[in-house]
Amino acid sequence: MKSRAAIALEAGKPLTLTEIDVQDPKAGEVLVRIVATSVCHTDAYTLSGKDPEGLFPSVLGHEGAGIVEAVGPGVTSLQPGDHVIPLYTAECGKCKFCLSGKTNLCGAVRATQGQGLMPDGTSRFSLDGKTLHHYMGTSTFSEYTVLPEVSLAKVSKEAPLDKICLLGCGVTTGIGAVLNTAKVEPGATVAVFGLGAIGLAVIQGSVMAKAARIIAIDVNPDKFELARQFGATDFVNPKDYSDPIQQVIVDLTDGGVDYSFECIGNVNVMRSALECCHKGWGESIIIGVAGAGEEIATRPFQLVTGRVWRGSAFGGVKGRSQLPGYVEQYMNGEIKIDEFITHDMPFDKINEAFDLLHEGKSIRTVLHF
Ligand code: NAD
Ligand code: AHE
Ligand code: ZN
Repeated sequence: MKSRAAIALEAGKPLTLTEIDVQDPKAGEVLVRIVATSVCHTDAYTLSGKDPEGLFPSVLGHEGAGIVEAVGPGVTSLQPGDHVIPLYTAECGKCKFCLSGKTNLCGAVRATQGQGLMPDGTSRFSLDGKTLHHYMGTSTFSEYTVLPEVSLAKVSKEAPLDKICLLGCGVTTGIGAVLNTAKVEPGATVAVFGLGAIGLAVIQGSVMAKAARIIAIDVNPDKFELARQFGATDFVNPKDYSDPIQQVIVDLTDGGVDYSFECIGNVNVMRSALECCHKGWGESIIIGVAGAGEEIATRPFQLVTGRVWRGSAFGGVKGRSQLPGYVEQYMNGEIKIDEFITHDMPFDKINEAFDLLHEGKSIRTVLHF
């Protein structure tokens, strides 16, 4: 079938809007009509050429929501008409990872996903007879996309798809990093580096966890007002200080924070985020994604003296079993999503959505097919 799509033809260039060919779903696969998708910084990161797994030409996009159009042979858990959120972190429920009880990472389709292919090692996308790669197992920048059954969470049909698409990445990642990865406890002091959708969702999660103090840090002061509305209590622009930012935070907090979250993808800030943690117990969670070849560094003494470095992917959330609950929480008014959406546009304005993100003018732009 034909599908409207935005193609990443080469690194560093705007996406090309075109009509691509999408093949029928094969065994264990599902054809989904994406109703709405947003742009996460990770899409921009991959398009920039910094992602070691980035492939071109490809169909990017991983924060979307849609409706099942057709299912391939052997698919039992989904049927046409079901509302779904694509998952870049699959949940097969059977692999070593899923059975470990220790992680939300799943081994079922991750290897081929990283190669931009479906689990059988082939692509369902082409343009003028030339193969296009899939991306993160989701490729939500095509109106019709094909995913493995294990990469789809079935959600309530009552929920607006143009809002809950943000649960496909940003909102879930930030809240989950607080509740599942850090397990922030009531009364804790939290520092949040980077106030895009991920950082704001970390603030939201910290409020849910009843943190006493939430320090919001960004080099763009325009981000502070929304952070305040989400529940941050302190606001710090590193540009206002000559001291290293970790020293500023340590001085503000009588020795450091209980938890910090890096929501930028900057390895120097990752170091600051670790080093602003309190001696003996402070934990720093890396959420931001760094470019190929970049590495983190600190004095081992920082860890010897009790600080902990962790990472979090999709907030530690198991998509098929837990994302429907996040949708219910949104419907019950327990999770904010609408407040992240600064812009709504038709899908063909997708390159404007990337520009707004790069310029620091948007949190999330929702694109409607
Ligand atoms: P974003 O661009 O909307 O937000 C980043 C924020 O960081 C901006 O407000 C920017 O002003 C601020 N910033 C930049 N440099 C800074 C500095 N030196 N000090 C302080 N603030 C600084 O991005 P986003 O969509 O919120 O994504 C944030 C990061 O999280 C990206 O690296 C993205 O790839 C990553 N991410 C990871 C996961 C995961 O599962 N681990 C999921 C989603 C996104
Ligand atoms: N491909 C990159 C890493 C990218 C990365 O870390 N992705 C995050 C999700 S970002 C969503 O916006 C993630 O969940 N990673 C775990 C996984 O299995 O991909 C690289 O460095 O190769
Ligand atoms: Zn994302």
